[in-house]
Amino acid sequence: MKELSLFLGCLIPNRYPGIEKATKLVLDRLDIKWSELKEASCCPAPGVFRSFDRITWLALASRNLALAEEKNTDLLTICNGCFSSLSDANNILKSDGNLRNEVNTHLKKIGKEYLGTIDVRHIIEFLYRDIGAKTLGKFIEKPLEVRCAVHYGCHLLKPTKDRKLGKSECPVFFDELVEATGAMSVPYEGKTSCCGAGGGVRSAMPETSLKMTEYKLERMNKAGVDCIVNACPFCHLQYDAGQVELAKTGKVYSLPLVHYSQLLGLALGYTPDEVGLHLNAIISPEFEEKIAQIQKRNNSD
Ligand code: 9S8
Ligand code: 9S8
Ligand code: COM
Repeated sequence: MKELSLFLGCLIPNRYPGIEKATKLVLDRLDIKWSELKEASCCPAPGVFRSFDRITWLALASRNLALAEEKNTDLLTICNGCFSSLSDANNILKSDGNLRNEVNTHLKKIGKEYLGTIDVRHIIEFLYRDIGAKTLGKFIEKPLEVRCAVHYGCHLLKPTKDRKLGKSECPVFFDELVEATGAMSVPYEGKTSCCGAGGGVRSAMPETSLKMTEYKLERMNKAGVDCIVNACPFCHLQYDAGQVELAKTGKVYSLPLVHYSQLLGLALGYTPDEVGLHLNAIISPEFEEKIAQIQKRNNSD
């Protein structure tokens, strides 16, 4: 296995830097070798660029891929959108010589070349495949014992033929990683449906987008969960900001958003502030109190 370059994307450094910090803390604790990917740009966002102009999408993605190739590292993404864009671009460019030549004519102008020598990973599939839920469980000092609504997000599951992580309509890999932390993944209706953000829907059709979010929140809430666990900062943003928007219309939910890196960080003993939960719009004192109690109890065991 190659070393990993961490690809942050746009949303995490700009909106939820706690996810970046939590990811770095857990990678270090798990003894996974990683380094920063300097000079990276937007992946670019699949729902926007890929939908409008294929060559622009591939050229921008191939520049990011070339940066990782220069370091001879695989790329580790912590966002479903970044994973979808970079991994799909990488697969297409590896297998299509004509497209490879075409993007390389663009890259040549900035002294770069795409070779097709590295792989793109998503932190969930990386932990699941290369570490394994069982091994991960051995690192857990503080079993979390909280009830989670796991939100996979569309791009982690689809297209099924490329993701190959089990059944896309009834997946279990993410739930297994969540349960490895000692938390419970609670079943709820509509689990694999979209959060409402992706594919430009959040920007272009805010009302439709919020309706989709409400559909999910209602069902998660009904299942009696303490928090929403995700693997994508865009889903994270959509549920977090979506709850603020819904509250203005009198529909109040209080479900804190927890990226898997943050959940793992909590299970490894970092405090909610250390993993950046205080940077969410939705803060749940009950949830934080629950975590504090669990961590205190585990410390005195
Ligand atoms: S980069 Fe620019 S907008 Fe975003 S976060 Fe994830 S998808 Fe890639
Ligand atoms: S779900 Fe549907 S398109 Fe997506 S991955 Fe993240 S944002 Fe939420
Ligand atoms: C969703 C990314 S994570 S995009 O909106 O589809 O580009």
